[in-house]
Amino acid sequence: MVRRGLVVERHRRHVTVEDDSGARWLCGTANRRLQPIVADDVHWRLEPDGTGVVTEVLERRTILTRIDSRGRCELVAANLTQLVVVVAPVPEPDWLVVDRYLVAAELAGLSALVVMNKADLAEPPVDHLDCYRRAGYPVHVTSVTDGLGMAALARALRGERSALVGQSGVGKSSLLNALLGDEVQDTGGLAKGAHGRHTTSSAVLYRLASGGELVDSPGVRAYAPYIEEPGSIQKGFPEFRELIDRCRFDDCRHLAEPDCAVKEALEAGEICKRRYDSYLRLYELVKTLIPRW
Ligand SMILES: Nc1nc2c(ncn2[C@@H]2O[C@H](COP(=O)(O)OP(=O)(O)OP(=O)(O)O)[C@@H](O)[C@H]2O)c(=O)[nH]1
Ligand SMILES: [Mg+2]
Ligand SMILES: [Zn+2]
Repeated sequence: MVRRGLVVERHRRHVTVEDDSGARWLCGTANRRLQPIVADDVHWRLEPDGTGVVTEVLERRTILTRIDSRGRCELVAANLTQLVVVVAPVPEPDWLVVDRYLVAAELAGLSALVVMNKADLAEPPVDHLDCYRRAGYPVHVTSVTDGLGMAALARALRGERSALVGQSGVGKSSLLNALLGDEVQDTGGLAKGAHGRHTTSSAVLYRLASGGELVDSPGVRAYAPYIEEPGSIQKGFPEFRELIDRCRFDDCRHLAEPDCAVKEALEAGEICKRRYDSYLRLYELVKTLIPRW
């Protein structure tokens, strides 16, 4: 009998599949071509020995990708509707990583929000957060320690399937536990993160009582979405969008072309220099990783 299920966790060789009744099954895959990832809808069957086998991965509505160390496309999660990019005063924010996640969200068709966590430790960096607000992203200032902003964050997650992403140690699992009201995910000290060891090692999907589903994912040191086509990077920056049509050249890359509306807006202070720099650096990165450019 073919059953339907939802992948709630991916392990090295297996996945955990949740069936319609909420029961969870450890499943292998019927063949090596099948690569189920977290939040995939799958068909699977139960073997006589009580283990499951995934026989089909159903069509994905959205896909979050990353470039692996060899420049290849790696799939992170499927069927998300929203990305929650978390930063904190410690570890020191890498805004490039934030921007790249936001590009990933735009290109994957996901909504996105920025969460400045650990607000109990330091005043929020107003300039940086303003950059995101001006680009159209909701910004949430939270503290797991004293509960600041948690109710508003829960509301923003309602009805969405979101993933918590960001550097290791910013408090993704802590936010998840607080939202669930339960210590389901291990959380770690900063010392671990500083030495490159991550507390969370695989992406796991949870259901929130307040509505919505939330994927906790391992922290990253660096991140870039997989991008095949150079011209698409600009679409990852919503504040460029209205300007692009006003550039003199249809294929303007907004680098050194004359009459570039993006560079004019930059000079006029209408778009943040830091966001523009992130655009340049992502452009350069993808150019080196995908040599056929
Ligand atoms: N002061 C303060 N500490 C926090 C807050 N949120 C999380 N922490 C602490 O930050 C540390 C890292 O938290 P985690 O939730 O494990 O971070 P993570 O983002 O899940 O890390 P990885 O799983 O490695 O990606 C833990 O020691 C938490 O207790 C907060 O709002 N305020
Ligand atoms: Mg974690
Ligand atoms: Zn231009």
